[in-house]
Amino acid sequence: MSGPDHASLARRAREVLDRNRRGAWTCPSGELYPHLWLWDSCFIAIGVARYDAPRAADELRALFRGQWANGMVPHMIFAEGVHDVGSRRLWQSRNNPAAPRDVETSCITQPPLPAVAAAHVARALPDDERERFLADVYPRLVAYHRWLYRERDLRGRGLVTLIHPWECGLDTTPPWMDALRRMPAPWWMRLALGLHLARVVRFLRRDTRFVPAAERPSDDDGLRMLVLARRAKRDDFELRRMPADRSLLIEDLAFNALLVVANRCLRRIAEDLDETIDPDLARCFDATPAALDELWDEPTGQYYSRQATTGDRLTTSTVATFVPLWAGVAPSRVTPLVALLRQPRHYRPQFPVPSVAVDAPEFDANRYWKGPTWINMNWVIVRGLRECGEMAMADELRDRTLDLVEQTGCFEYFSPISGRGFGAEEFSWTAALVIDLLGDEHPDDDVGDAPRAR
Ligand code: 9WN
Repeated sequence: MSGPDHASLARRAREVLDRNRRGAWTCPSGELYPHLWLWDSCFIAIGVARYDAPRAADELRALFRGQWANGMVPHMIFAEGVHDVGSRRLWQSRNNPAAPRDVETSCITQPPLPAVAAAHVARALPDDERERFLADVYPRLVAYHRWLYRERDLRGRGLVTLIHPWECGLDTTPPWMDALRRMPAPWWMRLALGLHLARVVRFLRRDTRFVPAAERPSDDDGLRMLVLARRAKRDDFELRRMPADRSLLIEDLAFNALLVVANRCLRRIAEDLDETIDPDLARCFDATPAALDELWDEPTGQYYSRQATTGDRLTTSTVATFVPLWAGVAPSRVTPLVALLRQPRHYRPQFPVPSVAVDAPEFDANRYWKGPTWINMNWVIVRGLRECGEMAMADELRDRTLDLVEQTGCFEYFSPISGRGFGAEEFSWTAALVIDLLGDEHPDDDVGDAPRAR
């Protein structure tokens, strides 16, 4: 429940964002994640917009420094002067002529939230600055959405294909890791896994220097993800060049549901600027909601990601199943999802919402995306519940989320069973989204991420 205590929560959250500030932008966590990450910066901008809109606008401008000439917005921009050779060597973005010259970036993307964040920031800016900000970011947003459809929806189906689990944001989520495990591995990797040598990877990892290995991706998953990225590099990370048998190509549920919301925001921004989205891109936007519905599985009453090449659904239930609520889906989809969110043995343990249902065999309360509660997912679900008219449930989840962070701190993720915090202790998106949830007392505020007429 929001009360006087929450004033101190807001103060602590701002302090976290100040400590993680690196000039124009904010890193997810000073020790663990010292660079800029795409969807982190979007969540950060959304929270910061609540109290310092110009800083939030700068956060998004800083994100666009990394945009490639082909429109791609990379999932990471490396901070200058931070020693992280392993990660930089993996990407070597400057070898690609489309990559920017003045910053080093990764070569893949992350959930497409920039238009959503831009809408939140625009709402908070004074009139004259709003127009300048939107005019600045609009062409960049259009270029990004164009890239998503041109380069990642090769068959024009309306769904974007991801080429690496790091792109989905829920990196080690069971459906992706299961599919990765089923991929044929090179002989040396089979040997390394068989002899349990994957542990060697730990020497190259930054995270396990700061956080116990039991709370992080396993060494085996870590090695597989690294090998997959190196394979994609051989094809310059270009989907159209990637052979189906050596690649992991997935029409990711959460990513595509967020794309529906982002397209909606971009349309609204265009309207505000008196711009027109060109008909080809507008057709792509129109195709995505119907294509998203193809990810619905009637027998289980849930949504799932699917393999882009075979069309097979990846039927392990995860928190991603709730993201389409925000995209705006039919009541026949809403009812079973809302019921699932209410069941203690599935998605409503003591500290909801777990990233994997608590009764699933894959559930691990403390390990990264295999079970813990993440504040960004709760924030998305709160918006989704509002979108489909479940106001009381939205408010309840909002209050429980605030109480969890109030009691435990701005951790990266939390045990849904004990409420214990894990990962980075001062995690920026937790802080930022708590601030946004605290300010969210007027849920009808028209940010543009909900459809205008229902
Ligand atoms: C790899 C920064 C990022 C988040 C992701 C989260 C984690 C990186 C990692 O941290 O991913 O991109 O090192 O594991 O899974 O969602 O953006 O906070």
